[in-house]
Amino acid sequence: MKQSMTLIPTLREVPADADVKSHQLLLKAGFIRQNASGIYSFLPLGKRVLQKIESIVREEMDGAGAVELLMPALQQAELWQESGRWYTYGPELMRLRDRNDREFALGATHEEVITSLVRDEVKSYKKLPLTLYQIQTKFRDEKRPRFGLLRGREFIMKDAYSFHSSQESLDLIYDKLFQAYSNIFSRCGLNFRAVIADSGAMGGKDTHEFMVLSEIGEDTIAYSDTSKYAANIEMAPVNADYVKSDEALQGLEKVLTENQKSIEDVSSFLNVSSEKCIKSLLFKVDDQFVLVLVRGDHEVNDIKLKNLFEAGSVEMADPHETKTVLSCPVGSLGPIGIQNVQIVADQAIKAIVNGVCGANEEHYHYVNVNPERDFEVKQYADLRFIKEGDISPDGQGKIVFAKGIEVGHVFKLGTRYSEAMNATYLDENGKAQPMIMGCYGIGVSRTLAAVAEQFNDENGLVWPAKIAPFDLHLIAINMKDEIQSSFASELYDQLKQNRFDVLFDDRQERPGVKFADSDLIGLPIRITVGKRASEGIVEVKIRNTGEMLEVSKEELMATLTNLMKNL
Ligand code: 9G3
Repeated sequence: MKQSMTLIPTLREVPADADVKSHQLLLKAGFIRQNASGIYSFLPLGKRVLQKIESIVREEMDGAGAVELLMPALQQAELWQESGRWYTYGPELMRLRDRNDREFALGATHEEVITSLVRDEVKSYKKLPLTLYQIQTKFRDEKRPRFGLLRGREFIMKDAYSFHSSQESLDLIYDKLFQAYSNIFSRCGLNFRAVIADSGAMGGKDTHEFMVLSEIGEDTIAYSDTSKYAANIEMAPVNADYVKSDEALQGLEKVLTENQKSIEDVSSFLNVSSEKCIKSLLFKVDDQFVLVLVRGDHEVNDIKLKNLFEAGSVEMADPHETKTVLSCPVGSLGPIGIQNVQIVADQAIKAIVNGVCGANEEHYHYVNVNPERDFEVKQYADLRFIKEGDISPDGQGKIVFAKGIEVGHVFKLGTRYSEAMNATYLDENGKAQPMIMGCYGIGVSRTLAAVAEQFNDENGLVWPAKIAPFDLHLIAINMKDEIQSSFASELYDQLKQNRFDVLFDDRQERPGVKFADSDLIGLPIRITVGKRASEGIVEVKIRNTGEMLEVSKEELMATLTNLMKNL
C-alpha cells in the first residue's frame, strides 16, 4: 500500500479525551476515529490489524472443530421474550421498532438467536455435538463507555455456541476451546491468564475469563505466587481455618463511643484490633433485607452473597433504608437483638472471642461480644473478598492481586436457554431432551486495544509481527531525488513479489515527519532508502529493539526473511 493513496491521519498532539495509552496511540497513529461516545471507525491500518486477529481466531476455532456462520444483528423481541431476558435487561440492551412497529433488539449477544436456529434445524442426538461461531458487531449501550475500544457501545465479538447431548461432550469441547483461546491470545503476543470466573446472569457452573494483565484493567485477578491458581477476585474462595482464641469469655458490656462510626474509629477508640470487630452491613437480596456480618478487616463479597442466596439482585441498603429497617443509623449497627431481618456471617466471625460490635443505638457499641452466646447467625458462609497474602485456595502459596482486561469468557451454560426456548433433541430412545450448551466469547476489537496497551514505547505503537498491519515500512527520504524514488519503487515491487506486506511512504514529506509517523504506526521493520541509494544500500531498523543495520539490495530479501522469522 502506498501512503500517498491511503488514509493514515497521524496526529502530533495527544488527544485530550483519551486517558489510556492504547486509546491515545490508536488515535494518534490514525488507526481509529471516534464517531460518537463508545462508537468508532476502524481506519485502514486498524482494519488490517482486525483482519489479522480475526484470521488467527478463525484458524484456531476451525482447528477446534467449530464451524463459522453469521447471524443477524437485528433480533426479534419475541426471542428475548421467550428466554425472559427482554424483561431482565435494562437500557443496556438497545431496542428499536421496524416500519410495522414490531420490536427488535440490536444484538448484544446471540444465545437466543442461535438456540432458536438450532431448535428448528437439529432434531436428533446423531447431529450433536455441534459448535457454531460468528465474528460480528455487538451493541451494548454502556452507561460509561471509556478507554476507547476497551469499553465501547458497538464492538466486534467472536461468539461461539456449542450444543451437546451429554455433559461429557460439553466438557470435551469446553477444554478444546479453552486451549484454542490460549493459542489465540499467545499468537497475539498477549500476556494473559485464564481465571476461574463467576457466571453472573448466565447461570451454569464452570466458567473462565481470559484476562490480559494490565494496570488499567477493570477486573482484579487473585493468583497464587507459586501455583497456577488464578481467579477473578469476585469468585476466589477463601481457604482459611480461623483459630478461635482460648481466652475466657468476658461479660457483655455496652460502652459509649461518641461519634465513633467506622471500624477504624471504633477499634482505635476502644483499642481493639479490627480483627476482633464485627462489621454489620444491611443488604437487599432480591426483595428481602439481610444483615451480613464480616470481620472488621474484611470486605463483603456481594457476588458470593448473591450466589449463596441464588439471588437475581444484591445491593447494599442505602442509609435511609438502613435507618428505617433497623431503626438505627449506619455506624452503630450490630447483630445483637435483631429480630426483623435474617443474619448471615462470614465464617471468620465464628472464631471471634470477646469482640466488638455496634449496639444498634447511636454512639454505643458492645464489647466482649461472643457469637452464639450473644447473637444467633442463620448461616455461616464464605462471604468475604479474598485478600493479598491469604493462602491460595489450592493450598499452594499466597495470593497476589493483579489488574486484568477481560478479552475472553467461556461458559458451561447447561440447559438454561434450551429449556427456556424448548430446544430439544430426540435421544437414542426417541425421548425429547433439552440440549446441553456452552458459549464462548472473545472481544476481538478489545483484543486489538489490549495488544496496543501492552506493546508500545515513548515513540508509539510496537506491533507484534503476527498482527501488525504490515510487515515492512518502506521509506524514501526524498521522493524528489530520482535515484532514491526509482530505487524505492523498484524495492517496493520486489518486496511485494517476495510476498511481504509493505507500507510504502512515498509522500512528499520531510524526513522527520516520515520517521515520526513510522515510529508511531509501529510496523516491525523499517527500510529506509536514503543517501546511500546510489550504492544500492538501504538501512533496516527493527522497531522493537531499535537495532539498525545497513544492507545491500542483493542481501535484502534474505535478511528480511531471516529477521521476520525471529520476530
Ligand atoms: C445483554 C446485554 C449485555 C450483556 C448480555 C446481554 C454480557 C450478556 C453475557 C454474555 C455471555 C456470552 C456469548 C459469547 C460469550 C459471552 N453482557 N452478557 O449476555 F442483552 Cl445488553 O454475553 N455470550
